[in-house]
Amino acid sequence: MNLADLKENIRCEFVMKEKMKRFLNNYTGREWVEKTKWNNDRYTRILLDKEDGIYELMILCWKPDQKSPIHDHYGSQCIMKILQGEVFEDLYIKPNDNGEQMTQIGERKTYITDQMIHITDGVGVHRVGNSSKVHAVTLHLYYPPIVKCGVYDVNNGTRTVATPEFD
Ligand code: 2CO
Ligand code: FE2
Repeated sequence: MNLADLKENIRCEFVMKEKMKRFLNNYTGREWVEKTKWNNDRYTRILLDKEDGIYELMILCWKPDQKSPIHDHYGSQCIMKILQGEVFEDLYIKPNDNGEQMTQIGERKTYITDQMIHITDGVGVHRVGNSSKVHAVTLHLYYPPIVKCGVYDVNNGTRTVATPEFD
């Protein structure tokens, strides 16, 4: 890849990210209310739209105290918008097989309705969850689709590959 290619790739990536963030930000519809599903044991994932190899759009439904494991996005970019409630994000440095306890980046961040998060594996690996007393719903755009993800053990950084499922 030469410098022109590099510049083009970088430009594309940023333009794309800003555009996608704007699209999600502009979405004020309430169609998702009819699509929510709740499970007492874990958060649910409901597919809204997808184009194989290109993107996936989904909502995630989090009952109080439900949270994801610490995970990466297997190279996929994620833009997430809070549709209802409040969620937290703990961000960690991606471990490098040294068997040490994982290191958190900064403090826990909390996001309320209409706020957005953009995350890539370059930023770090994360855990998202509902730390509030109300049901939370989040809208996620992954590009390309998140067909697999690495799940991490906080104590030693061990990574296992999982396949996220839809409800
Ligand atoms: N990535 C998790 C999932 O797809 C949700 S955390 O936000 O990226 O289930
Ligand atoms: Fe995630």
